[in-house]
Amino acid sequence: YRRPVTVTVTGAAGQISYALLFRIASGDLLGPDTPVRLNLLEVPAALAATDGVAMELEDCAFPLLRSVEITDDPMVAFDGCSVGLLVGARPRGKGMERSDLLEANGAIFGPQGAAINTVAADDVRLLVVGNPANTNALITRANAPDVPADRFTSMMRLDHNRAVARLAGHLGVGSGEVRRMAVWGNHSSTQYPDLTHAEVDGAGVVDRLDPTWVRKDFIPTVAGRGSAIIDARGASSAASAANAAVDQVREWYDGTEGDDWTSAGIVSDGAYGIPEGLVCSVPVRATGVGYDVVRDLDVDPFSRERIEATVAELVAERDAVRAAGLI
Ligand code: NAX
Repeated sequence: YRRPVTVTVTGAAGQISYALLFRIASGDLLGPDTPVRLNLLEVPAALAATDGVAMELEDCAFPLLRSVEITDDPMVAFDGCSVGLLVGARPRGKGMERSDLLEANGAIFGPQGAAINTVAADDVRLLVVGNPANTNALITRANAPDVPADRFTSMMRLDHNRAVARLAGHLGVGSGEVRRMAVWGNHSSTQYPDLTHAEVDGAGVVDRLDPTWVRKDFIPTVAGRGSAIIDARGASSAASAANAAVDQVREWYDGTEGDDWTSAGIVSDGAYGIPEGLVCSVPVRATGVGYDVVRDLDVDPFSRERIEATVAELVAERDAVRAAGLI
């Protein structure tokens, strides 16, 4: 066995965590040789429910699970944290304005960022899942100035996986055969799932696809999948979101296979004209250490327009949290 790794999960009593924690403890996240210490952060009202989840974790007798700590204090939760999964967030309530939502989340991710800055491990890597995920990651980073920019990511892997599965289904191939999918921008309805570079069996597919299907079916279906799940299930995506978080962190550590790529929300370095510092999804290759942006892809005029629209939304969110003094 290697040394135990501390994994912090926020929103630990919520429905995504209910799917996620068991996969972390079983070794899916960090592999079969890495013992895990779980630090679970919740609000005071949900600590009892978190205890219940911890009881179930205990009852699995996972060989890799070394400890479970439950707290409502970010300074305790992030102490020694190497992997932080920031799942807990404030959902939009009835009659809540967008600015109220951003401010409520600023009150969550600001203090968490400050705690991460002070007590997290030097090798900390962070994945923000709680919505608005990209802007919550931006707030977290602004409050953790000593943590290098490449440690902050937002979850776009669920959107990426949805796009892969949708294309595979359409072409009648296995999901594992689809490569070079890209989802750009915000984890919202403006996201741009981009098929222009996608490959099956090493060959581009876009020329085989009906452009009307791409624009009127593929893109809106992928971008609207979250709402479709809510309509069908009466609750938002949980197991698939947990699975995507596992996929994204696992690939971050293991590196991307071959010359494939994936999608992740990362701190922009200005690539593709995306304003520096914005947390925005782009096609990336995980190197095992960090992410390399897949640079110099041809961006056709339709894609350019879609990318600009979703980036504009992220800029508006950034400007709103800046105006509120959250970053
Ligand atoms: P739940 O409402 O089931 O759970 C959220 C939990 O977070 C609650 O138990 C709540 O008490 C806790 N929480 C709130 N404030 C907290 C704080 N300050 N510290 C610690 N815990 C806190 O939501 P769930 O379905 O689990 O979804 C969690 C978040 O993921 C939501 O913001 C949701 O919108 C977002 N999602 C993001 C996705 C992505 O792809 N980036 C996809 C799935 C999901 O919609």
